[in-house]
Formats: sequence, C-alpha cells, structure tokens
Amino acid sequence: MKQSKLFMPTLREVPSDAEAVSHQLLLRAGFMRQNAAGIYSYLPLAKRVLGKIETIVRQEMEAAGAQELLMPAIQPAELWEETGRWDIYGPELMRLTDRHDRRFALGATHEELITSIVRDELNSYKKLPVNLFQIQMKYRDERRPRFGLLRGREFIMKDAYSFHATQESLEDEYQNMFDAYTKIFTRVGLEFRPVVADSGAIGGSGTHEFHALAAIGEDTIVYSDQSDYAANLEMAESVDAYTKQNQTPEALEEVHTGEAKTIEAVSEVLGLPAVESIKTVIFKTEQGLVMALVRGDHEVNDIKLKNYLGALDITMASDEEIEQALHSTPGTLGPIGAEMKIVADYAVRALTNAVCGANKSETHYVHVDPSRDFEAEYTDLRFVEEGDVSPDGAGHVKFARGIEVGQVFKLGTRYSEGMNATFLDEGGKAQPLIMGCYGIGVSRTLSAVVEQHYDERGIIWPKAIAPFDVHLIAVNGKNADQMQVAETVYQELTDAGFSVLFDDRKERAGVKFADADLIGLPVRINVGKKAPEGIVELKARRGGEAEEIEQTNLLEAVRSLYEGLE
Ligand code: 9G3
Repeated sequence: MKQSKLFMPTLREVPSDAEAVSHQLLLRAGFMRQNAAGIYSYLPLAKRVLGKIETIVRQEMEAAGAQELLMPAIQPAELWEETGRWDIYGPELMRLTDRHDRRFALGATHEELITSIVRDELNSYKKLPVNLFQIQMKYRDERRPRFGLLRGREFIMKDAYSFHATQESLEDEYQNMFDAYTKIFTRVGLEFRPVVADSGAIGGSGTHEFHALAAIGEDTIVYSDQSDYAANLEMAESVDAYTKQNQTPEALEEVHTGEAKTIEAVSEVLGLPAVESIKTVIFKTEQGLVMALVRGDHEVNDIKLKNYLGALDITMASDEEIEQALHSTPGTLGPIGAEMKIVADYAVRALTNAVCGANKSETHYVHVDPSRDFEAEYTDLRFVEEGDVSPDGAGHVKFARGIEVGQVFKLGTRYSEGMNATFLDEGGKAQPLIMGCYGIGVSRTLSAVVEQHYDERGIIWPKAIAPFDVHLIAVNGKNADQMQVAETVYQELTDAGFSVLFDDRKERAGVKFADADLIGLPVRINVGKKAPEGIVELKARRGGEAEEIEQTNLLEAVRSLYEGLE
C-alpha cells in the first residue's frame, strides 16, 4: 500500500481529553476518530488490526468447536421482559421504538436473543452440546465513557453461548473456552491473567475474567507471588488466620467520646489502635437492613456481603434508615443491642477488649468481647490487602491493575428457565437447557495491546496483529534512484507474501521516521543515500540497531528478522 494514498490523519499534538496512552496514540497515529462520547470510527489502520484480532478469535473459537452466527443488534423488548431484565437495567440499556411504536433494545449482550433462537429450533439432547458465537457491535450507555476504546458506549464483542444437557458437559465447555481464550490472548501478544471473578448480577455460579495487566486498568487483580492464584479484588478471599487474643475480657464499659466519629478519631480519643476497634457499616438489600462488622483497619467488601446473603442488589443504608433502625447515626454505631442481622468478618471474632459504637450519641463501648457481647454470623467479609497470606497458602498476595478483556461464565439455567427453553432428555422428559456464555472485548483488546506495547515514540504492534508487516521508507521521496530501489523492494517483499506500507510521500525524512515510529509496524526498511550502491537499512521497531543490508540479501534478512519478532 502506498502511504501517499493511505487515509491516516496523524496528529502532532496529544488530544487534551485523552488520558490513556492507547487513546492518545490511536488518535495521534490516525487509527481512530471520536464521533461522540464513547463512540468511534475505526480508520483503515485500526480496521486492519481489528481484522487480524477477529481472525485469531474466529480461528480459536472454531478450533474449539464453536459455530459463528450473526444476531441482530436491535432486540425486541419482549425477550428482555421474559427474563425481567428490561426493568432490571436502567439507562445503561439503550432503547428505541420503531415506526409502529414497538420497543427495542440496542444489544448490550445477547443471552435472551440466542436463547429465543435455540428454544424454538433445538429440542433434543442428541443435538447438544452446541456453542454459538458472533462478533458484533454492542451498546451500553456508560455514564462515563472514557479511555477511548477501553470503555466505550459502542464496542465490538465476540460473545458466545453454549447449551448443554448436563452440568458436566457445561464444565467441559467452560474449560474448553478457558483454554481457547488462553490461546487467543497469547496469540494477540497480551500479557494477561485469568482471575476468579464475581458472577455479579448475571447469575450462575462460577466465572473467570481475563485481565490484561496495565496501569490504566480499572480493575484490581490480586495474585500470589508464589503460585498462579489470581482473583478479582472483589472475590479474593481473606484467610481466617486469626488467633483469639489471649487477654482476659474486662467488664464492658461505656465511654464518652465526644465528636469523634471515625475509627481514627475514636482510636485517638481512647488511645487505642484501630486494629482493636470494630467498624460498623449498615447495608440495605431487598431482604432489609444488614449490619456488617470488620476490624477497624479493614474495609467491608460489599460484593462478598452480597454473595454471602444471596442478595440481588446491595447499597449503603441511608442515615434516615439507620436512624430509624438503630436510633443512632454513623460514627457511634455498633452491634451490641442492635436489632438486625449482623454479619462479621473473621478478624472481628478474634478481638477482645475491643471498641465499638454504643448506638448512642458521643458514646462508645470499650472492653467489648464479641463472643460475650453480641451474636453475629462470621464469614470472610473484608477486602484483602497487599501482603496478606495468599488464599491458596502459597506466598503472599500482591495487587496489579487489569483491563478486563474476556470473561467466561457458567450460566446454568438462569435464562433457559426464565424463557422456558427446554430439551427432551433421554427419558423424553423436558429439562431446562444448561448454558454457558463467553465474551471477549475485541475493540478493548486492541487498546489493551497498545497499553502494553508502546514507547515514547509511539505504538509497537506485535507482529500477529500489526496493520502491515513492513514499513518501507524512501527517505527522499523526490530522489528517483531511491524511489526506484524502493519500488523494486516493495514488489519483491509483496510477492514474498509480506504486507508492506510504502512511504512514498514527498515529506522530509524526519516526518517520515516520526510517523513510522508512531504507527509502529514491526519491521522498518529505509532506502536512502546508499540505494544506488544497492545498500538499504533494516531494523525492528522494537529496539535493535539499524543494519545495512545488500539489496540482494534483503528478503532473507527480512524473513529472519520477522521470524524472531514477538
Ligand atoms: C445489559 C447492560 C449491561 C450489561 C449487561 C446487560 C454486563 C450484562 C453481563 C454480560 C455477561 C456476558 C455474554 C458475553 C460475555 C459476558 N453488562 N452484562 O448482561 F443490558 Cl446495559 O454481558 N454476556
């Protein structure tokens, strides 16, 4: 491809509202342009990269036995009403009406759609299992789209749905997809970790997320420094390694603590460390109010609480709700005498002579002994912290930021029961289909690769997904000799199967080299002053010094350089 013809509007300046490196570079290198908040056009260079990522996804999904289809992005509201999700999701689900005033959703995901197709067309166990996937635009009206393609409102997802007669068959497919994802993310050049994740509102038990490690990542990944244990921070277990303090519990006593409301302030007033206090937080679920207790230096993990309670939704209780239930306000709340469900973290149970609120203004209790002074259900309720013992016992945990690029779910019958999607088992009895679903953020993967592959001069594409293999530069586009040699090299490399971007522009050399560094093609060939002697320069975009090559040996040299690239 001749660069003088390529639609690649580069920018000199970094757009001010672009915070993520990938967002800045993809805009500056002319890969994409924003059309509205969270909505982008993929220009020719990005389209080529997307095509390569999608080809890898397609190859591995088909190798794993999945079949590609394409569902509509516009989904009838009735399907979402069957599962109740039409009302569960708020403004994030983009909706529209057609000319007959019929209601539709723009597809945020396709569980309902695919289940409606399968329930109508598949009803015998003999036809199971089946795994159907698509690669398609998804729509989610994010409140705060940001970081370019990392959190957009329209994005490209590969979403797959599998249907099974037995749980065992689902488990097999889950592992099959897990392995396929490992191959996909390895092939596109991502440094990633699969982590145990929260199954969230989607239901079903068991899910893993695949995270690309990157500082910009919105998720915190917890991983062991001595094993392959890894979990999303929301799910990472804390180990109940507490031994009861061996102090004799003294008599419970009320103390006046004045204005002190926070753990730190109360600890200050009483001259006691935060680790000897009990933090009380009141939550609200559809089951009512719940009191969560953690040690003063820990934080309540609301996802763990939600999962422990089996609640559908969990929020912080309002001050009014707290006032009404406990006749006290945040800052002097505590479990003693509290008329509500109390769930406490294991670390609380090991305390004695501790401090907690007395549900009375400006008053706290000291010498609190949990086993003596209140009833609670004990579970793992806190966020793990760096340095904690790893839940698998191997080493200690560290934190990393991750970009979620994939997710695999065991859905169970959450959707098939809601939609009466059944199959006839061997005994001829109708059973609900058992499902799994598996997503890859294709456009997000493109950005995540850039977040992991760049330097101060621009993008450094892994060769498997680079828009072109070779950047061929005629250093002086006005010099007939250089252009002639470059044309010959272009033809030879193209005939040998390389995709070549030929910078034939009549631009200054500095501009050409800067643009080539920005675009980040893996192999660079400069045809310059020594062209008449049949000498050209060859170098890899990632590091490496340029070396002079006889034009007659160039193809061999390009092959071996390219071979060795990641
Ligand atoms: C919605 C909106 C946002 C959503 C969903 C539905 C996330 C929703 C979870 C999933 C689960 C899997 C198949 C591919 C892999 C992920 N955000 N999820 O269901 F209406 Cl607005 O999408 N779906």
